[in-house]
Amino acid sequence: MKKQSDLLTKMKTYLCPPGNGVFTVNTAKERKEGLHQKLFKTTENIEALWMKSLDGLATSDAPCLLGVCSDTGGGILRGANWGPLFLREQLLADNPNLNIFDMGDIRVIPHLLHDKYLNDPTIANCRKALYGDEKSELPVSSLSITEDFTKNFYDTFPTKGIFAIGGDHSVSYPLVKSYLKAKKAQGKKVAVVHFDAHTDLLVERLGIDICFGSWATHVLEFLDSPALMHQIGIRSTGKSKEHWETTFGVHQHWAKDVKEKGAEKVANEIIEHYKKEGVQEIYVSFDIDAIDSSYASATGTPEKDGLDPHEAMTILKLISSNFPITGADIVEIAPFLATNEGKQSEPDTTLSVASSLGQFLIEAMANANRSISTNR
Ligand SMILES: [Mn+2]
Repeated sequence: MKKQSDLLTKMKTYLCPPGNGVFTVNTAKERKEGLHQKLFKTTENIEALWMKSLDGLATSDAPCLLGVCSDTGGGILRGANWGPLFLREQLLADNPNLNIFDMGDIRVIPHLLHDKYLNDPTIANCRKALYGDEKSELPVSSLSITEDFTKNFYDTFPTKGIFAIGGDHSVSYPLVKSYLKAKKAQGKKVAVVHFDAHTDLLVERLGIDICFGSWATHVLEFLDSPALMHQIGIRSTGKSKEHWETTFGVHQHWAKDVKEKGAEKVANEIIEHYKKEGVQEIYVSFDIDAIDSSYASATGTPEKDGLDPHEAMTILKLISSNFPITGADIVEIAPFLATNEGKQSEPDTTLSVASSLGQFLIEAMANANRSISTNR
């Protein structure tokens, strides 16, 4: 019980109401109010209603939603900080009875990425801004807060799952790291399925080791073996598949492989490998740019010749019918960046694709939770 009340205190300190993670006074006010109306049936006293709602966490058996409105780790076109607000709205519009426990959004200082890049006076100043106390010991950057929060979350509720919405892809660094460490502590063998147009396997980018192009490299050390990461949808890289597979030990299924072999065959190769390895649970990290830019252009680096939504869905369905999906994120949805090909229908198309993927993952996580609880 002590653990639970400590976590609750941390949640009230680190998080804010759903949709409020981008710090603004007037921007998107109507959109935020629309979301709050859907979630709380009112637009008044949201802070208090949200805090009260957190008391239900322990008894809820739904997957837990976390928004990480950070795009500081991006580097081409930003705007994924709005993903959590817009995708939540779309998810609830498409499915008003969505089976989710919404924990809220990480409180984000938009100029900060990770505390290790900051000096002491800046950290003290930001502690004062976030926590009203410059002598506080708490982290201040989006990725550092997310890591500490998710670590505490899994320590307290080892069998609960987090469905996170980014944010640029750097947010998957703390999310996946905490998940892998928690599962290792539980003696569970787990794997990561990573959908993306890019490999995200840089060691660093312009001297920064944790960013949208390098997060995957730095979670590999927390897997039993780097071979347990399968990357799907790759097509925008200057190097060959062999280069990435031999340098890092991961497995890749490029978008052209999916077109040539078919989504079912690719999924079955992954499933066969994971069964041979004795994998018990799966984390899915989904960069929306894995999907072809004709369906998903509201993102920082839209890429053509990508996966059709039904190909991604086929792969996810086959994987989830063989393994429980116990953690997931969808990242890089940048609703204000509907620039590609001047499409009139954007960002609605991107959001609608992301919403079907999100609904599927949430449902898969809820099913996984039920099957794991009954097998215990
Ligand atoms: Mn990515």
